[in-house]
Amino acid sequence: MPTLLYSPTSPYARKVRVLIRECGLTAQIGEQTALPLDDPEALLAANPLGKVPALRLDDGSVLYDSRVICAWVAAQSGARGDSGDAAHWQTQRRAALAEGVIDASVALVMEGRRPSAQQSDYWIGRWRNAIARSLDVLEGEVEALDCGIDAIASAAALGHLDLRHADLDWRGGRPRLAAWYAAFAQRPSMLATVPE
Ligand SMILES: N[C@@H](CCC(=O)N[C@@H](CS)C(=O)NCC(=O)O)C(=O)O
Repeated sequence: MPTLLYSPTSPYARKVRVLIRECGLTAQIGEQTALPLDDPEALLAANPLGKVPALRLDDGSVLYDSRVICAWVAAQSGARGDSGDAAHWQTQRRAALAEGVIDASVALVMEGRRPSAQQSDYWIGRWRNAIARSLDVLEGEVEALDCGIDAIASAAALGHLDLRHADLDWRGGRPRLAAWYAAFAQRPSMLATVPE
């Protein structure tokens, strides 16, 4: 069976794991823990970038990164990839925005692990500002978030902010996004993938 290599705290992997559950494909896709910073052999063999998530397919081939794996999962569930209408492209754009929040949130974590003298206030400021501006946009578009890839990526991003950056108080001034996330976080797919 296809097997997803993932780490429990990776928001990229969580996006894929939530989608698998929303598509009802848990019985068809296995999951195997791989902590990327330990450089496990199975992960390096699957993904030369050494990153999770990576998906091993039955024929021995591998898919990465999370966007490609999400597209593959959606295809397995029979979802059409590209409907071509304006709403489709806005969904893709919102998904990219949420993914950018994930990128900045993960970058902040990695920067915080460097010796403090080597940390860059400039980059920390840029990433924090990018997160704040992007969440403001999501606050304004929250009515468009349903259960598509934009919603799943947004939820993975907000979950990661809660896990790693409680100090950012992302809910402050964003009551609609906070209410949306509170409801979305109760979905079984989210509850089953809470970072350990
Ligand atoms: N663009 C990739 C990013 C994946 C990524 O950066 N994953 C992190 C975990 S949150 C990782 O494996 N980092 C290990 C490393 O950068 O060496 C995706 O969407 O899958």
